[in-house]
Amino acid sequence: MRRVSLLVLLTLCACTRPASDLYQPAQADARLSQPGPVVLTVVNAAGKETTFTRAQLAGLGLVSFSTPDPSRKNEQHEYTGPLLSEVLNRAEIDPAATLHLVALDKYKTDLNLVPIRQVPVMLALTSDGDLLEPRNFGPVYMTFPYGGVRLDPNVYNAAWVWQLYRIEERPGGA
Ligand SMILES: Nc1nc2c(c(=O)[nH]1)N[C@H]1C(S)=C(S)[C@@H](COP(=O)(O)O)O[C@H]1N2
Ligand SMILES: [Mo]
Repeated sequence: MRRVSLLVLLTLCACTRPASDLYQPAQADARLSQPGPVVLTVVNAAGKETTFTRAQLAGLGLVSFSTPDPSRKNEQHEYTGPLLSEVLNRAEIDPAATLHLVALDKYKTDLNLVPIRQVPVMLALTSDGDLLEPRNFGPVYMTFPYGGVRLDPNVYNAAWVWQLYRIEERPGGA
């Protein structure tokens, strides 16, 4: 009986979030709990806007991974932040959407999530323990676990968007 309930529990846990050895859960960080301005606005296909302060992003649950970073000469860096999937879930966006990403420096790019549905993309808030600010890729930096999954750099390097401040769901997955 005990063994059966353990099995059920394990199965339930596995279903709520895709099991992954590509990231680790991270400790709460006092610097990320401070009140502050909105750093990210997310708009779903219905036009509904959801805004996030750093603390609200951190409150979605922090994870960490270490990865070579194509925007930083492929050097290895450790990033911590919420999973993109958690942000999209909170903003009522289809996990298989195409996202339009907009950065503070006016850089824009589109990202189709269909081929990378299983990839734990992170919206990093810290790097190697340092809070990200606009001068060092922040406050929000979209990062991919290049250390653990093979992703075509010709497609995905462009989606390592630093100074990310707006995500729009493209209607109809277009
Ligand atoms: N905010 C912002 N993020 C950005 C870019 C940019 O210009 N601004 N360039 C993108 C592109 S096209 C690539 S290939 C990678 C790496 O850019 P880099 O080669 O200029 O370092 O970062 C991406 N993220
Ligand atoms: Mo690029």
